[in-house]
Amino acid sequence: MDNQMPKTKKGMISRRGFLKLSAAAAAAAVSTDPSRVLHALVTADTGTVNHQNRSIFSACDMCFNKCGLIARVQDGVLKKLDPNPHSMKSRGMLCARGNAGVRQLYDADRLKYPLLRKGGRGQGKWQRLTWDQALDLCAEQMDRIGREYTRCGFLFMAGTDMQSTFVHRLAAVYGSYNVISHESNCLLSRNRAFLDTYGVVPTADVLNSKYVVMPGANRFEALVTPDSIDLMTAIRNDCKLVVLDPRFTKTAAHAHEWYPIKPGTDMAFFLAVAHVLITEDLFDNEFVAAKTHGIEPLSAHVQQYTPEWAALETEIPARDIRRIAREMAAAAPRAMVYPGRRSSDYKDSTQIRRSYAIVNALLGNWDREGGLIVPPKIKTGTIPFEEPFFDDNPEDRVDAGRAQMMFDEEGSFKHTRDAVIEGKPYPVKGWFTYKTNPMQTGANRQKTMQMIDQLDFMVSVDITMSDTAWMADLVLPAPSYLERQDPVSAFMASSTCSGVITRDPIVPPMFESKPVFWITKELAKRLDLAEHFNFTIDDFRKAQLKDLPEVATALEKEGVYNVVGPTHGLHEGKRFRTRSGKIELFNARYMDHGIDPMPVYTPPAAVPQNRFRIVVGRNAYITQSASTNNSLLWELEQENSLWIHPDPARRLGIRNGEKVTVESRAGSDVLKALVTEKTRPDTVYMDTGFGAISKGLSKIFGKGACIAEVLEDYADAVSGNMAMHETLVTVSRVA
Ligand SMILES: Nc1nc2c(c(=O)[nH]1)N[C@H]1C(S)=C(S)[C@@H](COP(=O)(O)OP(=O)(O)OC[C@H]3O[C@@H](n4cnc5c(=O)[nH]c(N)nc54)[C@H](O)[C@@H]3O)O[C@H]1N2
Ligand SMILES: Nc1nc2c(c(=O)[nH]1)N[C@H]1C(S)=C(S)[C@@H](COP(=O)(O)OP(=O)(O)OC[C@H]3O[C@@H](n4cnc5c(=O)[nH]c(N)nc54)[C@H](O)[C@@H]3O)O[C@H]1N2
Ligand code: SF4
Ligand SMILES: [Mo]
Repeated sequence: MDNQMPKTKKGMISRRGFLKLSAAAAAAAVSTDPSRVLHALVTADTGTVNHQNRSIFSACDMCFNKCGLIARVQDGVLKKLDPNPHSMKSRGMLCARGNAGVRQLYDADRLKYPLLRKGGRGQGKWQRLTWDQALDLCAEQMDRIGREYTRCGFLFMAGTDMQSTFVHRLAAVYGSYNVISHESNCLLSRNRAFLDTYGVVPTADVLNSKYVVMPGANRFEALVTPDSIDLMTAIRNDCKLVVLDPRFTKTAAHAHEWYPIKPGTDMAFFLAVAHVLITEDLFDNEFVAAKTHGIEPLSAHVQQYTPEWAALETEIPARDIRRIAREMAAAAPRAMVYPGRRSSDYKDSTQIRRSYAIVNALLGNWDREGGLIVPPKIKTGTIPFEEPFFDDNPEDRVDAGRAQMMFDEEGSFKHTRDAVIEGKPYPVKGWFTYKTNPMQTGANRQKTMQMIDQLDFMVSVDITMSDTAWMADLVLPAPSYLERQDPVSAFMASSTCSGVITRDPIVPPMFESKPVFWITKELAKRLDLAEHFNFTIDDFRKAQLKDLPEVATALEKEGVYNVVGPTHGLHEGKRFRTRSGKIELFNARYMDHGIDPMPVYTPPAAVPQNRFRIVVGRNAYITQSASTNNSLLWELEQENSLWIHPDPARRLGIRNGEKVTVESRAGSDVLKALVTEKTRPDTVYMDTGFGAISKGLSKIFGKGACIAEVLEDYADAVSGNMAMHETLVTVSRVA
């Protein structure tokens, strides 16, 4: 596309040139080259003649990373999003999804006004309401459910967002402690494991590492800034990357070594690594003696886990396991097992991640360059509020006791859903969802529908008619991240780039959309709780930055505040926030809860011939369920396919591109087969975010398959995190 750009003498594009360019973009949109399309549509430099141009700092929200951006606005219209070079976290990057944010804003499928369901659920009959009608109705239902059942009979669920805090505030002052988020479908078991080993969840100093073993993470497609960028830099600086993944991902493609590990056996690999480090005395003796608790029981425990034994479990040769352990020890402390992010995979995910945490401890990489670090995070202020007490409320959350050590403030989507369906220990009859789409991201879609069937009232706040909104009684339109003012958000990232970022409107809210802050405030008014929302977002931000004037200045000048300074050696001599005050190789608290104090390996269920384990993952241009209907990104993938290895495909008579049925005990769906050696013969895979049931998603309605329909719902025993890789499926040709 670049060489076709019509340019004036000064290198600027003329107005006529821009018109031509738009035509080129339109032409490219119907061409078959997807990268050409993305390129053409997002690089319109329209010159300066007679236009009102403005550049505004903001933070991308196409995924949770909050990459710094600069929005280019012309005559009140957003033309282009550019990376903000000041953001150390995103290191001058805006990915394909970030660029496509323009289309999030100007999408024909945007929700435009409040809608009330008419007719049966999922029939798609809606009546337009005014905001007053919608808010009155919602408040009435909240009030009624609170009185007829209890305050805890109303469930609140908010996804990743800088305004989710207001949904939590509403839940708290309304009096419900049934609050959940996407996190129990994402990373709680990883957090549990690292918290219970180190007393804190660290981040990884990938940039300065010399040896990274990356199990079950896909940093070059599942983008996490700055790690994705830093990993590339580290490789250029001679860092060795070893990837364990049943699929040949883009990360595997850039690795020095890739092992298509048998799914569900990572713990065997790391227990064997621990075995080698201990029996060959390669671990950091001084560090382990000074800072860890339980090396003796651990030494005895890992005796049984030899590389030869692990080879049979993992299908990775024993000599490679032994060599990798020795190489890691030689590179330590600049060597790590990457802690990873999404850990919603197995029933023993906390223990699997504990095995990663323990190997890191043996390498002595804690608080050291190229190891696991905890950089300082800025503490922002808030506007405090008092939680009222309701004496008729139940004792506990509705999902309490269903996992061994659930995070009280997070709970578990899976267990909450079960509890609502069972009506036990008490009825939950209302549901408020904000910016989250469990119909696509909660394994076992049929069960989510059963849960919704139990409800008297469900309200969904979204920017489009997501599958979840499609099931609701009341749908409320929200402005996208490019139209709203948000509080500030402090983040912790690795490699000297913790920081603070915020968001101001790039353009005014489209249609009748209203931010969830305003919605919660209006509901609070109607519920006699106005005193808890007696402020504006501006006031809230001021309170957040009250003691941080330098942050306020940086946000104004550069759109981001970076914490620059050392990131390691910061915790020397400090007590770990664990029971023993040390890093817990052996966790005595677990014993009190009936949990193995050290990870004990149990093999995953065997996969019979002609059945497959189905696994979840990502590619670089899809964000879970939230971007597949974006017209620009949709050009890159219009429906998903089932990855299946050529051997079983041959056996089952399935040819590339043919339609297949994927079936589990949870459900079945139909999609095209992609016959590829990029997955193991016993493992199948599909992208998330297709097979939509909502007719409001015009591009992906009925296109491809919905993986949540097929995934059975299991949970990690310790944390209650959803376990999405336990499902076995059959695959057959559609006749
Ligand atoms: N482009 C893009 N980037 C994203 C996101 C997105 O949706 N799109 N989402 C963001 C979010 S919320 C998160 S949590 C992170 C997720 O980031 P990651 O956790 O790195 O990403 P996943 O793709 O979920 O990675 C899981 C990988 O594990 C592999 N796998 C499956 N089973 C096993 C197993 O038993 N053992 C091993 N070793 N590997 C296994 C899968 O094939 C997959 O490639 O990505 C973030 N970044
Ligand atoms: N099948 C499957 N399930 C998964 C995963 C997977 O990869 N596959 N990944 C897991 C992980 S790691 C995570 S983090 C969770 C994420 O799960 P979810 O929290 O469900 O996240 P998304 O799928 O991104 O859905 C976000 C929703 O917010 C809406 N939205 C986007 N922007 C805005 C906005 O500005 N305002 C409002 N009000 N709404 C907005 C979108 O339209 C969409 O409906 O899913 C987990 N579950
Ligand atoms: S990684 Fe991409 S989508 Fe996510 S915040 Fe950054 S630019 Fe946006
Ligand atoms: Mo996630």
